[in-house]
This record gives sequence, structure tokens and C-alpha cells, in this order.
Amino acid sequence: MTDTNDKLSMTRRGMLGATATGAVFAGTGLGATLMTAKEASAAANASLEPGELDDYYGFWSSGQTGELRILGVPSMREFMRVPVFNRCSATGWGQTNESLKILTEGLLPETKQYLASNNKVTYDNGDLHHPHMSFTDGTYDGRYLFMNDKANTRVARVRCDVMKCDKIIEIPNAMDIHGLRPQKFPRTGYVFANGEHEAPLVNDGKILDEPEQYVNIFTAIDGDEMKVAWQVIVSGNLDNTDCDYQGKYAFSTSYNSEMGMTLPEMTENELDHVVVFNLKEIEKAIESGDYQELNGVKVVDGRKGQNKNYTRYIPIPNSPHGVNAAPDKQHIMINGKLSPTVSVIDVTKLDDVFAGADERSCIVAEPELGLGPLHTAFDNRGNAYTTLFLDSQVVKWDIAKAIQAYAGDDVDPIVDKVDVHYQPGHNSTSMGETADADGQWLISMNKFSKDRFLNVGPLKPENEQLIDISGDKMKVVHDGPTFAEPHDSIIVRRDIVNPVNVWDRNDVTWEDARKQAEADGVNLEDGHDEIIRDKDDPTKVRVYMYSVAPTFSMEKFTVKQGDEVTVYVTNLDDVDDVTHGFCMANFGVAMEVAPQATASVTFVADRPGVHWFYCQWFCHALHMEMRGRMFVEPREA
Ligand code: CUK
Ligand code: CUA
Repeated sequence: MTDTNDKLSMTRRGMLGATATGAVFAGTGLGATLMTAKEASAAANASLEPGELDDYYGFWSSGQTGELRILGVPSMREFMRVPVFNRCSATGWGQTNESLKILTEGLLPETKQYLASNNKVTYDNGDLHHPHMSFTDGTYDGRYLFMNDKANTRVARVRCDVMKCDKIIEIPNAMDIHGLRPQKFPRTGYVFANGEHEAPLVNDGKILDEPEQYVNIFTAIDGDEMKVAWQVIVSGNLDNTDCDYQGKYAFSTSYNSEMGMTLPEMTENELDHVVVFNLKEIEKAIESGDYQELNGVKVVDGRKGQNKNYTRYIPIPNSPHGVNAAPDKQHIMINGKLSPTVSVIDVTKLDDVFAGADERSCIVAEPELGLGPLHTAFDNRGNAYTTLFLDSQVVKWDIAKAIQAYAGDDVDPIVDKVDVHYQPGHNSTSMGETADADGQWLISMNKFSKDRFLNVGPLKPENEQLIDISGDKMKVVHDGPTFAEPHDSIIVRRDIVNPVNVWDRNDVTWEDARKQAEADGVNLEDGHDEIIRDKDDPTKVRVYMYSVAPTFSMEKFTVKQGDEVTVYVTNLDDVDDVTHGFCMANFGVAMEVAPQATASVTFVADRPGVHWFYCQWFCHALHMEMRGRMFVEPREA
């Protein structure tokens, strides 16, 4: 299979310059089949001519790298990396005052204390699994992207107008946020976030190795305010989450309903469960006071056996992983992982389940698809596409036929299978997690690339494959190596995403700089050029300069050894793509200053002598000349 797909991708590239003639071999995963010239040229559309724009934005997670990535689909070109939970040498994320504010303001007091005892102000790492766009009326609205950090229990938001992270909050009470999805209807609204790992609810060390006392926490965040709205205590752990198109229910899978601590314990039961959260009932509990307040959050008890209408636990085989709402607005797919099945919930049957009907009565199909089903994506023709981790395949299946088969009809829901390389986790289709699914492209995010690329040593890239799903048969049309480790992606029609080209001078990002400048009598919007020594604390110096290609307004400035220096740079260029940078050499200081933005960075000038600062973003023919000197007068002996 490897061979045939290699041939296809070579052929695809080879055909770009020439007219496709004759037939070429294409891999379908089920053996080589002849591909017509028409099909081949359809596949060739996956690549674009130089200068052509993609039809879709792809928003990619990066797992343990901690950033968000922006790709083009179908070209699979990587456009941008947006630092979120990581640090970034290029942009100064984690170093500028503006980014440090975002990285620190949402941390819990005990986290700040812990970090301070390790001489840190924020975490350096993150594990970003699930990027999802805000919704209005069941489809993407282009406002925000939300994403989780499994490593340090945080949720972040990226503004789609500038493609920068503007909020990060740490979630109290929960442990290790994994599954994350925005509310689809009427709008986002809530952002649902799963704590994956179980722990004592007050985790202060009084309870340690007593797993029977551990709980797990489901969190609803207000996506506009980026504050926790409420939480629910659940039985079992929580893996992935999604919600319906009605605004009534959210769903979370649990692979460890056993609450086991060892692998044999965690996989003991044949049935685990999906937790269904009844949003209206939970909101009522908050209103009526049926909650406890913990770390400033209203926490509702939705554990098994509470006999309340906050949650229901639907038995699912076996250690279910992904949850995916179909664009038909009716069906929710629960991916079985250790079971070869996907369990299909009909959301119209959930009212009855909450009224007392058998929990499994909402299951309307449970097709056997292959080994290791992890995640499911959709087209607009009633088909679902499920990744099979163990089989290294994507299986296309017909939802209506799966329902008929479950009802007893003799029909096979499986439409097609294609080999992918190797071991897929998430997949995503163009607009596939919205009501506007369009059935054009599918990305299979494969955990292993093995032999698909030149060997780069023991650590290999992952491999993402682009699959054309517009026809009856799936066709792998592109391999794309990626660094650690995208879990999830969304593919968004390009007309929905409309970022600006230059910043608005009034942007809130540098609000603090604006206020400080005002207090210092400096107008950031003018060409300003000032050195201010703080009246109350004379060791603090503020240097305000601006940049217009190819110069900084300040050719030199002088401070004293030991001064705490804050440099504010305002980029007065308002031309597309004229970003400057500010790097203070040998001080470990560097940042991006995009058109019309202000950025600032603070450091202690504890190295006497002459030090050069320079523009680190190639901006002009005289970019090398865009530099200046900082004189640091030695401390008096
Ligand atoms: S999880 Cu990674 S393959 Cu974190 Cu969405 Cu399923
Ligand atoms: Cu400004 Cu390079």
C-alpha cells in the first residue's frame, strides 16, 4: 500500500506542470486500481500553482509543542504558528509584557505560588490537543478559537481578527483539561472542557492513595468572558467531549468508568460510559442553589446515584474515546477505541432517557467498523469517516444504513476503507463539525510516519494525509510531515476567516503600555522618543521608541548597571507585512513588533558596556542598518 500511495503522490506532483494524460496507478488501500486522467487531475487539485490561494484555513493543534498552527487546505502549506502555551523565540511570547500578562493573569493563586518557588512566573510548556472555532447557529462564526492544555489544566482563546492568543485561564478543581468543544447552538456561549485525570476534590494532600475518594470535573466556561461558568462532579474519568446542535446536551466519554489506577484496572469492564450533561437542569441547579462553591466556582454534583437530572451515564463498549456530533443535527458518534464499534446516540431520544427510560434506549446504531475507532468526521451526504488506529485505516460508513442494520435489516453500512500511514488519531473534514459540512476533504492525522519520509533520526515526524472525499471512493492525495504532535484540526471555509492586515492602534493588547505612557506624558501614537526614570523607584527606566523602516527613532540610550529597563517599541509603519523586531543582543531579549502595534519587554541591565539592539525581522533593504546602542554605565564601586 505504501508503494502505490507513493506513486500517487509523485504522479500528482509530476502532473502539475504537464497535462494529465493516460491513466496512472492510485492506491486505495485495497490494492492498486486504475485511476482515470479525470480522477488524477481532480486529485491534482490538492496542490496549488504557485501564488494560488487555498480554499480553506486549517487550524491545527501541536500537542506537546503547545502552539496553534495555521495551514492551508488543500495545499497543506503551513502558514503560521501562533504561540499559546509554549514560548516563542521569534515573537517574544512568554517574554513581552503583553504576553506575560496573558500567560499569568488567569493562573490560580496556588499555581503562582508554586511557580514563584521555582523562580518562574508562568509555565513553560503546554499540551494543546483540541482547537475549535466559536459557533453561531451551528456553524463557525470566525470570532475565536478555543483550545485546551492537558499539561497544565488551562484553556486558551485566540482572536481570529489578529490570530493571537488573548486569554488563558487555569481551571480550578479539575485536573488536566483534555476534551474541549464550543457550544454550537445558539452560540458560543459555553466552552466545554473535560478534566481527564481523577483526583480528590480538595487536592491538598489529606487524601492520597484512596482512589475511591477521587472524582472528576466537567467545566463549562463562558467563552465571551473567559471565566468558569459552572462545574459538574462526575463519576469515572473524562476523555473527549462534544455537544448537540440544539443547545440542550453535552457529552463526555469516559475510558475509566472503573476509576482504576492501573492499566488492568482501567480496562477491566466491557462497558464504560458517555456522560450526558443536561445544560438546562444544571443551570437550574445553579439558580436554585443546589451546588457547593469551591475555589470560587459553583460545582454541581452529577455523580452516578445522585438521582438528579443533571447527568445520565450511557453504557458504551469499551473505553470510548472521541465524541463527534453529526451535521444532521441528530446523531452523536461515540468512538469505541477498545471496541470495534461506534455507538450512535439519537439526541431526540435523550429527553426520554432523562425522564427515566433505559439509558441505552438512545442508541440507534452500533456498527462494527474495524479495530481501534478513535474519532469520526462527516460529509454532507450522510456518511461518517472513522479513524481505525489499530487497522491504520479510515473507514467511510453510511449513517442511515448503520441505523437500519441495528434495527435488524440486512445491510452493510461500510462504504469504503482506505489505508493511512500510520495509526490515525483524529481526522477532520472540511467544515465537518458544523451544520455546513461540505464533503470535500478529510485530514487523517497519523501518529507515526515510519518510512514515509527521509530518516531524520530516532525521533520521526508525524504524518498527516489529505484525502479527497468528494467521490465515492476516498483517495489519499498528499502526505505531510509535522512536528510533535498535532492531535486535532478543523478545516474552515476561507470566507469565514477574515484577519486584519495591520493592528488597530487602539487595540487592547497594549492597554498597559498605553496607560504607562500616558502617566509618563508620552504619546504612543506620535513619533515619540523618551527615556523616563521612575520618580518613586529610580532603578526603573522606561525607554519609548518607535520604528519606521529602516530605523528605530532612538539611535542610542543610556542606563545604569542594575536598572530595570522596559523598552516600548511602537511600529508606526502601517503597510502590509512590514513587521519589525526588537532584539537586545546578549540580554536574551527579543520580540515581534507588527505593523501599528506596540510591544514592550522588561529586563535588568546588569551588563555594563556598549550593547547593540537590532531589528530582528527582515523589513527593508537597510534592515541590517536598523539598529542602535544601549550604553550601560557601570555601577559605582
Ligand atoms: S485525543 Cu489525541 S488522538 Cu487528545 Cu483528541 Cu484522540
Ligand atoms: Cu525593521 Cu528589520
